[in-house]
Amino acid sequence: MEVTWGETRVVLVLGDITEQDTEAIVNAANSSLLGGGGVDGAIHRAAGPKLHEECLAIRARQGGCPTGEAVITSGGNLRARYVIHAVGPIWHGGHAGEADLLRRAYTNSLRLAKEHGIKSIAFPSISTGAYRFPIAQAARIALSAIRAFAEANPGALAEVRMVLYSPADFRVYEDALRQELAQQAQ
Ligand code: AR6
Repeated sequence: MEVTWGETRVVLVLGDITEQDTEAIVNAANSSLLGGGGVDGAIHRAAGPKLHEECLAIRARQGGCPTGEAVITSGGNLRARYVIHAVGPIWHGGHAGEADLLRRAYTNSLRLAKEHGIKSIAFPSISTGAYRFPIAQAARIALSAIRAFAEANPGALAEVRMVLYSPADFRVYEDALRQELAQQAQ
């Protein structure tokens, strides 16, 4: 399923983010930038030790990455040239600013991509695994953040890909995309 917002093609795919051929892929990292499980573990394994070394250098410079922010490294052995490490919020029930922090994680990743002249980027579903953010709400936030950025920054990104790891997650994002399109039509 795909749509075009501004000049950006937004595509939903079922797959593994480590295999994407976009210029950048986004990692659902944590503030320590030291790696972890889930998509973070998979990206570090596929990228090799260079990624960890670059993350350590960023830690030495700025002491990690606050929730809602993002940092950039090379892609190591990945097909992607860059990895953007974004830190989504841990779900605490929805009254701790989680929605705003998740939106900022997407928007700051897109901003960093634009600053580096990156034309194509792939996101995983940030915060909806170990961090337990309810996926239907997370999908709406992800897509509306991408839409807002694409419409406000025409010519920045040619493609934004959302890479969903299970058919169930893919269907949730399809529903969210339909809802976003219905809202757009109003
Ligand atoms: N490709 C695409 N999506 C994936 C992949 C993959 N290879 N592997 C998992 N997912 P999570 P979070 C999906 O837990 O909730 C880590 O330990 C997964 O099915 O990776 O943001 C970090 O170090 C889920 O839908 O990230 C942090 O400590 C989505 O990726 C913490 O987990 C996100 O799940 C971050 O938690």
